[in-house]
Amino acid sequence: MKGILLAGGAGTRLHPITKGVSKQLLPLFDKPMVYYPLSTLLWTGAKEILVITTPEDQLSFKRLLGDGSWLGVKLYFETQPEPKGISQALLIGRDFLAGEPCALALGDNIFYGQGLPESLGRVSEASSQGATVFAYQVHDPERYGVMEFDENGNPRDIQEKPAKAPSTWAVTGLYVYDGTASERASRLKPSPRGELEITDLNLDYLKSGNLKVEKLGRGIAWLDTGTPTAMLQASMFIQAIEERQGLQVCCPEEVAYRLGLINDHQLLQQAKALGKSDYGKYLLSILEKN
Ligand code: TTP
Repeated sequence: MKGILLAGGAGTRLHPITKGVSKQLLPLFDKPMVYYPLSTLLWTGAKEILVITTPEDQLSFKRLLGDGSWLGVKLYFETQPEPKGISQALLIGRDFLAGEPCALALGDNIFYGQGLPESLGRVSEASSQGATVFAYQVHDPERYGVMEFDENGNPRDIQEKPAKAPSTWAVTGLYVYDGTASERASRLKPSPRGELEITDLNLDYLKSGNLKVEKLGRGIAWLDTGTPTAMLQASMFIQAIEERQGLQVCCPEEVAYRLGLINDHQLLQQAKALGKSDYGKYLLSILEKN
């Protein structure tokens, strides 16, 4: 399975911060925001990942992420000239995907918690048919695409930012699609706000009986980063966990190492290159503990 990391967008709710820099390059406590969804994609098993950014920010992302060899994966880059919707990622990535299944992760969505790697691994193994969305219980579902379930708990509808939510289950920014996603996305029409909506793509799968919903339990954190307050809260959450446990939240080098994508020597090189920071010292400590 391939991965797409969508990290464009205008970040208007973070203006003026994001007038000069992409939201996904901003720090969440001790690492750039994009490291978190990158870790998520590694857990899905994706070894080839397309990073989609605005044209202006592409160089910065390339400088930060390189060719992916530091994680034992291959990174590719494309641009989205304007934020014309999340489904557009499947069109921009059409040649890259070449009809293969993929996991699509939004660059500002942070997932963390017990059982998540297993859940992602399970879903990606079954990715050759249909789509899977990951739903999460929130107190303010009206801000999101919201799942509606029938009496048997099967998905019946997805409502985009409804005035009255049919459930408390919001659709999160991580999607797994079979090889038909680009073709389906090419048939979508822009919404009244001029975007190719990801909800419309998911509804297309739902209507053809091909949409699965993986409910993420309460032991998993799905963090929002769209506003200054949400970013600060996410940073404080990450800092609290990391300080308490002495373990990193979504450190892509660690994930790659534990998945066997990089070896001791490669991790050591990374640690040395980042030597002066606590982050670099943490990478070193992983090797020492083993
Ligand atoms: P949003 O939060 O919907 O948009 P945004 O990040 O531009 O922020 P704002 O609402 O403050 O203007 O986007 C969610 C994620 O998806 C984010 O990581 C950016 C990404 N995205 C794109 O890359 N391209 C798009 O066309 C859209 C709609 C989103």
